[in-house]
Amino acid sequence: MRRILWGRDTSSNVMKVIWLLEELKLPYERMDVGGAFGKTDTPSYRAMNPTGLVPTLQEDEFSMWESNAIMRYICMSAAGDLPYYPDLMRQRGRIDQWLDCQQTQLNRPMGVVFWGMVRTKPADRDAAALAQGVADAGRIWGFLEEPLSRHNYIAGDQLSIADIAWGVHVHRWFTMEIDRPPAPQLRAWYDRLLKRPVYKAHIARPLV
Ligand SMILES: N[C@@H](CCC(=O)N[C@@H](CS)C(=O)NCC(=O)O)C(=O)O
Repeated sequence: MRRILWGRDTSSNVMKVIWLLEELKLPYERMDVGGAFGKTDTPSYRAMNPTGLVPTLQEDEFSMWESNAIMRYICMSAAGDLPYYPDLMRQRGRIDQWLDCQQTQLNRPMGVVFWGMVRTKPADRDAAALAQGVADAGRIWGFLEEPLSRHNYIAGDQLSIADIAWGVHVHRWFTMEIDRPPAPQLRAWYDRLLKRPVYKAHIARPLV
């Protein structure tokens, strides 16, 4: 089977899938599309992914999109009974809760802050929108203080795909020059992630 991950490696949502595939040591090829690479508006790409966004996962004639759904699919199809998405109802429920919270709550304010700080020239920044984004994101990062005070990773003592969905963003959060509210558990979790070779190599990179 030929597995292809479509998407530039500077995208947080593509990074999630790279991180998981690398942790699992699953073979894959990656094609640079999206952003400056373009090529996401071709009929063949849109046939795989009508949103025109990245990532898209392709396995022979099968393809799918939505980064968190892709991670669940990879775990269910290829990872076996591993801690990333264990076959236990309550554990899965907890992981899904954090996956959805990342998409529906964290993503928007982190997008505002990341685009404002990294992809916009200082002179063009909207200071009020940025300050609101930092405040909103800070409140949402705060949700993790309690679970991370009880275990090393978001949904338990082992890395799961919940950590991957949030972990691609935490490097950005701690790397940007912004006024973060104190979050000692979050910082300790980020430091823990930094010790993981896959995280260091693929996620904790200069922001672009
Ligand atoms: N909910 C989607 C969002 C995908 C998305 O917004 N991807 C961004 C990059 S992070 C994108 O495709 N931007 C346009 C581009 O790169 O051309 C997912 O999680 O996969």
